[in-house]
Amino acid sequence: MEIEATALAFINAIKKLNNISEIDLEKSKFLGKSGILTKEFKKLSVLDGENKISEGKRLNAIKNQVEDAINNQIKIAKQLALNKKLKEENVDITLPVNKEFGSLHILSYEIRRIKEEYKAHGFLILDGPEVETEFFNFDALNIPKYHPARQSQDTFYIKDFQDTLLRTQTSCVQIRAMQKNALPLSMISIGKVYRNDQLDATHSPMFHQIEGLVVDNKPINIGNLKDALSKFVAFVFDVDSVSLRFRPSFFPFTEPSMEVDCCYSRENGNIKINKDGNSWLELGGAGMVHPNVFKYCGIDTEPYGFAFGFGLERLVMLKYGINDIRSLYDTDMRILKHYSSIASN
Ligand code: FA5
Repeated sequence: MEIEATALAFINAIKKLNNISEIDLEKSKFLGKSGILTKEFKKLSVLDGENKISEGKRLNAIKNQVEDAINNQIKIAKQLALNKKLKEENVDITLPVNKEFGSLHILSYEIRRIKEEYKAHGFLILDGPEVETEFFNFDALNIPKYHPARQSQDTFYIKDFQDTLLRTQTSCVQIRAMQKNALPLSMISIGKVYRNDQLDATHSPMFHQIEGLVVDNKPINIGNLKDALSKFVAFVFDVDSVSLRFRPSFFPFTEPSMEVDCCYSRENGNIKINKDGNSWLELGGAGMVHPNVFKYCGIDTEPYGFAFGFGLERLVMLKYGINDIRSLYDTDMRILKHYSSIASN
């Protein structure tokens, strides 16, 4: 009868434990490989006949009692742990609500504003992949194999993937657009581009470009392009008109090509769009689509077209009087709130 008394003492001890790992430890002492009851079961091997059967029944009855007590205590311990957790994590629903809502970042705000406006004017709003192939980023844009822009000091190539890179310009979306869509075609594409540029007040290794493309079988000339650019910049700056300077330039995918600067002035240290200002900031490039680009896109129906590509950050900096491009990517809530409140007014 000794084992019954030990089992009873064990059950009473278990009932005092409220911690599952402590219960498990005690359980192993009684029912484990070298536990008290397991040793008793081992003794059965030396018994025979009726003795073995009756002793076996007695030990199994004790085992069932002990197991029931353990399982019951585990249930109690689990419930106690849950109650404790609920009490500790209790949420006071009578506390006042945090009424601070987020707002759009000014870059996102301006991207949406431009897309909505140009969509309303019948432009296709297109996206392209940020991980591009050399074909779309360079070859189809008539950029020769030896061009310096292809060097890794300017372009981030994807390691172990031949001919694959982070696009350096949104002009690759022009190619995708012309390959897919019939003429006439007007499109806008806005997205991130990447260049191996040193971060400073006006340069970032990741920035956004806005690409515009208009292609038709009817004649389009450089006057149309200059008009479209003036309207575009005035719309972005939300002013009636702007003073732009068109500087002859070179892009392999446009001929003739130009760079577009906007006139501004500095007031109290801040830049401000001003038709009569005395400084110029480069916003982007533009030109008439090069015939080779049409060929790469399989367009052979006497097409005419113009394209432009502007840096979104430069436009936004000029519009909001921001002197340093880095403040657009900072997580300083005071700056972010300040500019987003200007944008939403
Ligand atoms: C281009 O990227 C041409 N794809 C633009 C173009 C499109 C020309 C269609 C003709 C026809 P560019 O390298 O100059 O051009 O860059 C365009 C603009 O992006 C710059 O004028 C500038 O506003 C902006 N930009 C360039 N590099 C950076 C940079 N590191 N950080 C921020 N903005 C930049």
